[in-house]
Amino acid sequence: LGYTRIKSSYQEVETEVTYFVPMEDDLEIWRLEIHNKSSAKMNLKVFSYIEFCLWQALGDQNDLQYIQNIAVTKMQNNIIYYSTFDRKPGFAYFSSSQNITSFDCDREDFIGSYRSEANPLAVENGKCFNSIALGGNPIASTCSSINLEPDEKEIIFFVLGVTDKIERAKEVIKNYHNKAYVDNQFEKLKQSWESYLGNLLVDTPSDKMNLMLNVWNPYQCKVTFDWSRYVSFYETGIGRGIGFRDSSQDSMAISYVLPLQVRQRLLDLARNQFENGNVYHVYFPITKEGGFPDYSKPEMPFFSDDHLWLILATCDYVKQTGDITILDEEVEYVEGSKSNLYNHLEQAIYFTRENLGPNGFPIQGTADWNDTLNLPGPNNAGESVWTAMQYHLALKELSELSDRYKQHQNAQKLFQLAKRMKDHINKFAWDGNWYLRAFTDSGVPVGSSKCEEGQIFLNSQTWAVISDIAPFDRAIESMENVRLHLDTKHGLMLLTPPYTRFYPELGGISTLHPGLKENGSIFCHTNPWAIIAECKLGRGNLAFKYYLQIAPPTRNEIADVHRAEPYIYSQMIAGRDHPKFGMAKNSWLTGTAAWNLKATMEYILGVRPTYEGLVIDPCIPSSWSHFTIIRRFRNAIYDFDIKNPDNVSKGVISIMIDGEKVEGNKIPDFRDEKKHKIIATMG
Ligand code: IFM
Repeated sequence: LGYTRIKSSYQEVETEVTYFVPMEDDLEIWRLEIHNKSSAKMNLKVFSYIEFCLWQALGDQNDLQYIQNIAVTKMQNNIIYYSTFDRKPGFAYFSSSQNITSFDCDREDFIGSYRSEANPLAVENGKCFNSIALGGNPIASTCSSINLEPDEKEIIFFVLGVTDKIERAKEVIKNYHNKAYVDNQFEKLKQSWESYLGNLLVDTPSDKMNLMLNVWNPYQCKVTFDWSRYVSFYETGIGRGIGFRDSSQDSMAISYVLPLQVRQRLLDLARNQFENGNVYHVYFPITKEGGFPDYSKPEMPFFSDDHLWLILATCDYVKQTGDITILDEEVEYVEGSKSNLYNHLEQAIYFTRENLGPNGFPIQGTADWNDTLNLPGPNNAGESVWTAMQYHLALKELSELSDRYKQHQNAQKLFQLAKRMKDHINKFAWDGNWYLRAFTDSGVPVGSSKCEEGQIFLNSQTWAVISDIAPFDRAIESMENVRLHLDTKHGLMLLTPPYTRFYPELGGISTLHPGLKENGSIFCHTNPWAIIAECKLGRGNLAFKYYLQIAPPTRNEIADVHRAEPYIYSQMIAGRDHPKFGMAKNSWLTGTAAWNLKATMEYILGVRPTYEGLVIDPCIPSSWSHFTIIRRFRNAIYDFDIKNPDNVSKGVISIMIDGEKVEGNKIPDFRDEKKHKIIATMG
């Protein structure tokens, strides 16, 4: 976790390179170990190679030639430095712990004419050309000679870093050329992951679930929280920074273990809110500046859902941590005035209330959770039924939080608004067998059995249950239709049938190939919503089936179909209507990670935080007879032993806490840094 190791073996030379970023410095270490496995002496040449980015990602794309005339890369005292001629942003540097016998700073010299990285001239030549780059394409390549006796090993450290001051680089490099220091940094990195993961330990009859919950799912949650949808293999870091809705959701999965980071993130997000309650869609982590994507509608620069996620994330944070003081924090609006976080949340409600459309549902703006459901039109009147469901949940959650924050009148008002919206949805968004998804600008329903395509959407069925809108019979009926129409062997599709032509009144969704992304793929982010909905309905076998379908260890069994890394979740898996049905795309940075952790921990295994403590309410496959969970909650450790002698899916009939029988299924908030034993029996 947190490092990459690549091993190879060639002509009796074994090499192993470990790459990692230490906790304390702005650099990446490459630890290269070379082993002479032969019975003869060896004289080897070791070449390194990196290509520097050109400091300005946008410049690279827009005006490459300019950057190629200001780049400066030179060797000074065994360190290669890269900066631009005006030296504005500081330096990148590269060093080797071996004596450097030759080097290159210019890509053209190192690689040579009519060649590529597959056959660089310098390597064939046996030495570099000692080129410097004044302009051009800056690289760092070092060449060193090493002599190895039979079975001898040599370790070389390479350091790639950034710094403001050359002197600082020299100090840092000295440390990282030292084996003991590097080993110690590596240990610290490993320990930090171990201590993060040590907050949760489960043992269930499913090895797949154990592997995911004990290691990979929380790991992906943290990586996703850190990077949001900023720079990655899939994103350039230019157009997307910290996504407002994305980070709000990512926060929900890690506040039990990293409350301070989540607290800060929520306040940073709130700083991106306007006085009228609307929010920027993204902000950039270095400058903290907010913005809207270039596809946002200039006449309506808002998304119908973004601001409401802040309410859901804050309520979740307070339940996880007990820290209601976050609501007192004074936070600036984009305009510069200040108000406490509680008022920010109220403003979020206000924004939706002020932006309801002709049918009484939230106006879509640019989009809702589904970035591609744009609903454009001359009236600016497309409406989202799904956002209405999210709004209902936000109202209910904020009402409960307001009571705890001693804002009882407000709590009542919000409760009434929620009730009104719930009735409204049930009256005007029920299609007969399931819930509608939206209304176009001219008021035509989207996600209706009467539609030519896109007849049923997953999200409006799952959220009707999640946000407690659907009465029981409708909940069962719509989720049964999900099973019937949207379930596949690779997971639940987002909608069916996908759009096979462009629909101007829908927008982006109908520009995607059928079966990909938001146009009917298995959009993994939304599958755990179905798990939560099924758990709320008590259908543990179905919930677990949905869990397993997209779980990485299941995908690992069909890795050649799945194609993406089979230990973390991907954003999507191609749907039934795509020829590559089952192929995953966009791994790592996806809300799938957070929601799967939540769905598994809080709904399948059923340990859910509330303002007062934990509740225990599992919804498991009926074949399970026993499982255990050890987890941190606020300042104590809770050690659960859950027995299921009658093989039910849901229902807790007795609980013992530290040897004493208690009524109901609530576990108090001990906050005493101690471990507490809870034995629960289902039946
Ligand atoms: O909800 C969005 C998310 O913000 C970014 N990725 C795609 C999702 C669905 O459109």
